[in-house]
Amino acid sequence: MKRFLKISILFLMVVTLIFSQIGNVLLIYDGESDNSNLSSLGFWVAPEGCKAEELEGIAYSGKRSLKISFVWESWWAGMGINFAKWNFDNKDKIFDLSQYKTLEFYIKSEKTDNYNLLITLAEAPSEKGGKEVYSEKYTISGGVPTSWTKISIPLKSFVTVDLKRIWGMSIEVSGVPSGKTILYVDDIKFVK
Ligand SMILES: [Ca+2]
Repeated sequence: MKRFLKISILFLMVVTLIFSQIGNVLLIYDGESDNSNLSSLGFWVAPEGCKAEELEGIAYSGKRSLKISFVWESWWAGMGINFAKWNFDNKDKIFDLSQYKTLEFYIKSEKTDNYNLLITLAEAPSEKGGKEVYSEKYTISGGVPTSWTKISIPLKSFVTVDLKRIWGMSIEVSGVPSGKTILYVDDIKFVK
């Protein structure tokens, strides 16, 4: 009986732990379901010639990841996603992140290079038709490794935006005048 009790308590602890982990994660993208693939999001990519697509066969989780092809000739290329597809009325997708601690995702590149990776968050406009506000850029220098690498950014790094009204983010490259790179991104999430 004692043993049964011990096993039951252990089981309950594991279940509690699993559920508390789920509650602590806000999944944005993993490429694996209708709610978390690229078509569930709005996205942009620039300058012309750059491309973002969902790719099967290379993935950190599951089968798919986001493939971003950057080509740039004037110091910059970027790709951004919008959780609400820029629909101001889609309030469920304008997130209050004030209780979250980090932005996390996995990234790898096809070849090593020496550009800077810049990450920003986008705050929804204060009124319909208004302008969205981008945070200051969080810089990761030295390029991106060719194996899956976890990026974890404290949300308090993103000043100048209201963390209670975030509806997008961007990944940009800069720091070198021109370049060409392919990045794979998977498992974008906010974690408490
Ligand atoms: Ca995936």
